[in-house]
Amino acid sequence: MPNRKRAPSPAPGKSGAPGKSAAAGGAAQRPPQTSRGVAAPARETPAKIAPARDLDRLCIDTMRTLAMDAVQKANSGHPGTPMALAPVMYALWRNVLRYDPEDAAWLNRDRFILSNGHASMLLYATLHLAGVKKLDASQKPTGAPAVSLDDIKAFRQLDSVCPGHPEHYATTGVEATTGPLGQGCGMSVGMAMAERWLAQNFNRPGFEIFDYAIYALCSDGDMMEGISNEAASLAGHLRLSNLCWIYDDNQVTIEGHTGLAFDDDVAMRFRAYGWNVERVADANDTQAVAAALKRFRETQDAPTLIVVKSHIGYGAPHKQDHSAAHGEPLGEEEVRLAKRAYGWPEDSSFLVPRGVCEHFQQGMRGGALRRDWLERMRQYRAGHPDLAERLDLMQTGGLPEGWDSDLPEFPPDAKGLATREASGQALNAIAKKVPWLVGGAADLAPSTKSNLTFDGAGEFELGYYGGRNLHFGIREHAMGAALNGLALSKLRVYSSTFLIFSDYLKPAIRLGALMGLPVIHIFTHDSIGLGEDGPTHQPIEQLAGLRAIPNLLTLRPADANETVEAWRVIMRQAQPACLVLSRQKLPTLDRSRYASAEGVSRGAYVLAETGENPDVILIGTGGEVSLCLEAFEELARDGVAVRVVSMPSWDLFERQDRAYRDAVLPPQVTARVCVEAASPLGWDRYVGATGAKIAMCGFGASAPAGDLMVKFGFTRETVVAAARRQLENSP
Ligand SMILES: Cc1ncc(C[n+]2csc(CCOP(=O)(O)OP(=O)(O)O)c2C)c(N)n1
Ligand SMILES: [Mg+2]
Repeated sequence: MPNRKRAPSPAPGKSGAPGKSAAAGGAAQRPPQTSRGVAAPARETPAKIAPARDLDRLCIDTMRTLAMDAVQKANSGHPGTPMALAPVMYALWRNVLRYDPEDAAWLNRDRFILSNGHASMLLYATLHLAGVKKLDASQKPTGAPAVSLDDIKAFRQLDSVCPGHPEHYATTGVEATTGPLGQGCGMSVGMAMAERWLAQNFNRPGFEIFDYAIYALCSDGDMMEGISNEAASLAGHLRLSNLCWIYDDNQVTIEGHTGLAFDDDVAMRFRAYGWNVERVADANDTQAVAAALKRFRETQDAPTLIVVKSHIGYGAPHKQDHSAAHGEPLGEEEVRLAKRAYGWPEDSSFLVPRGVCEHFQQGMRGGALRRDWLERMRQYRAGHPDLAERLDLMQTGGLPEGWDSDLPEFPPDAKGLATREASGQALNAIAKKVPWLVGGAADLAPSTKSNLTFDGAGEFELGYYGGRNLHFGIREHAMGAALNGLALSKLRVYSSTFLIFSDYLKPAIRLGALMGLPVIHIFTHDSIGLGEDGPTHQPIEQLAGLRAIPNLLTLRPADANETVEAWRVIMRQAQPACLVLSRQKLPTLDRSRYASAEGVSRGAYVLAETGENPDVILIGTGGEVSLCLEAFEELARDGVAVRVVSMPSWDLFERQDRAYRDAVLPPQVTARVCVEAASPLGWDRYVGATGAKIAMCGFGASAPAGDLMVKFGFTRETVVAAARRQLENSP
C-alpha cells in the first residue's frame, strides 16, 4: 500500500524516550542532560534561575510545570500533552499571535482554539503567562488576570475559571468550548469563514478593519473524527488561507499507539483537500515552529496544516506514553523526576520564576497592533458611521430598529401552507433588515426554504466571501460546528436540514447550547407527514432528544402564523434554538375564531375552548394541532366541555410562572390527550399518568402522508375516541 505510515511499533507507548526523541533539530529546547541522562541542577531558587538560563526555555518549562502541578493537585486531568506542546504554544502565542492581553475582546485579534481540549492546562498556563486580563460581562477589560495562579491551583474545582476542559463562558481568552474532539476544528472553520465575511463586508479602501487569522491546535483524535474531515474539506474548498491547524502528531491516543486504529497519511489527505501542509520534526524546535507559522502567513490561497511531531509527557522519564496524558496525573515521584529533567527545583510547586511573565509578554505584538487599529477604527467611525454602528450592534447581540416590521401575517386558509414555507418568508423578511443574519443548508436549501432570495443577499463562495447564503455541502456535522464558530464571531446564523438529520449535527448543537450561542437550526420534514420518503427520513425520537438539551429552545409551530411568532421569539431571545417545521401543508388557523398566535411566546396557550372549565384537554403541537381542532369541533357539537392547547415549545412553557401554567393546564382536569406524530417520551409530564398519548411508538413507513396519518392513528376519529375514553375514566 503506497504512502502509508509505519505499522504500530512493537512496544506501543515506549517510543520517544527523552534524549533519543529530541535528537533531530530540537537541541535548543532539550533538557540539559548529565551523563546519567538526568538534568542538573536540582535546587535553584527562582531568583537564581532566571538570569542563569535561557528565558525562552524558562517560560516553556514554567508552562510545563504549571500543568504538571495543577493536574497533580487536582489529582485529575492530563499533563502529558501540555508538557509536550508547551514550546509550540509558546512560539505561537509569544511571537506570532496578534493578540493584546490587555483586551481579549479586540475585534481584530487572532483567534486561538485548543481543539484538543483535554490539554486545557496548556491554555490556562499560557493565559496566565501572557497576562491576559479578565473581561467583564460587557466585554470590557477589568484589569484583573483572566487566569491567576490561584485559579490554576483550583484547576478542575467547582466554579474555577480553570475547568477540566476549556469553557468559553467561564474563562476570558477561551475562544470556544472544546473537549469533544473535532469540534474545535469545526468551529475554527466557521471562525475563518466569519473573518472572511467580515473583511468583505466591513473593510473599505484604506481601512483594513478585519485581517485576523485563526489558529487551532489539534490532536490525533481530532484528525480521526469525521467532523474535522468534513470541516477541512470545506475549508480547502473555500481556500480559507486565514486558517491554520497545528496537528500534534504524537502517535498516541488513550488506548496506545495510533497504529492500533489509524494509519492515514494525514499530510497527503490534507493536500488532497487543497491545504498547504508544513512539517515540524520536533515540537521542541521553536525555530522550526516559527518558520512553519511564517509560511502559513505567506500562503495566500489555501489553509495550512502544520504537522508537528511531539513526544507526550516530554521530560517525564517513565511516562512518555498515553498514561501520562490520560486518566491519571504523573504522580509525585514522576513529577519530581520530570522537574529534575527540566532542571527545575524539585520541591517547588506552581513556581513562576521572576521574569517569566515579563519575558513572555515582551514578545507579544498585539498591544501596538491594537493601538494602531483603534486609531484606524476612529477614522473609520468618522468615515463610515453606519458600518461602525452596525459592528457595535453585532457585538452586543442587538437587532436593528424595525427588524420585524416586514414579518408576514397569513390569512385563514383551510388548505394553508407548509410551515417550512411560512418560515422561508419570515426568514427573508427578517434577514432583509438584519444584514448580519447569514446561514445555509447541508445541500437542502430548496427543500428547507432557507435560501435568502432577496436582491443583494448573495452567495458566500470562493472568490466572494461577502454573500449571505452559505453552502455547507452534505456535511451536517461541520455545518453545526462552523455555525458555532460564526456565532462566536458575532454573526447571527442559521443552519438547515431535515429534522431526521439533526442527529448528524447533534454534538455541535449541544456544544452551542452549552456556550449559549444564539444559533438557529431550521429543521423541516418534521414527521411521518413527509410521506413517501419513508421511515429512514421520518423523525421519531429527534424531538424528544432536542427537547432534552438544556438551554436549547425547541419550537414546533402549528401553522403559518405560529411560525412567524416562533421566528419573533427566536430573534428576540438570542439563545440557541431549533425550529421544527412541516413539509406538508397545514391549515392556516382562523385567529378570529381561535386565539392569537402570539401565545407562542409563552410556549403553550389555550387555542380554543367551549368554556372556562373544560372536562377534557387536547394538547397538540405542529401539524397535529389542527387535528385537535377538528376533534374539538366535533366534541363541542356534542356538548362536551373541551379545550385545545397549542404547545409549540415545552421549554418556553416551563419558563412561565405556575399561575400561567395552571391556567392553561388546570391540575384538576386530568382527562387529557396529547397528539404529536413523534415519540411519546416525556409527554406524561403534561397528560399525567392516566392521560392518553397519540404518538409514534415505532418507525414510520413509506406511503402518501394521508395514508400514513390514518395508519398511525392521527385522525379526528382517534382523537375524539381517546377524549371520550378519558372522560369516561376520569373521576
Ligand atoms: C468525540 C470524543 N471522543 C472521545 C473523547 C475522549 N478522549 C479524550 S482525549 C482522547 C484521545 C486522545 O488522543 P489524542 O487525540 O491523540 O490526544 P493526545 O493524547 O495525543 O493529546 C479521547 C478518545 C473525546 N474527548 N471526544
Ligand atoms: Mg495523540
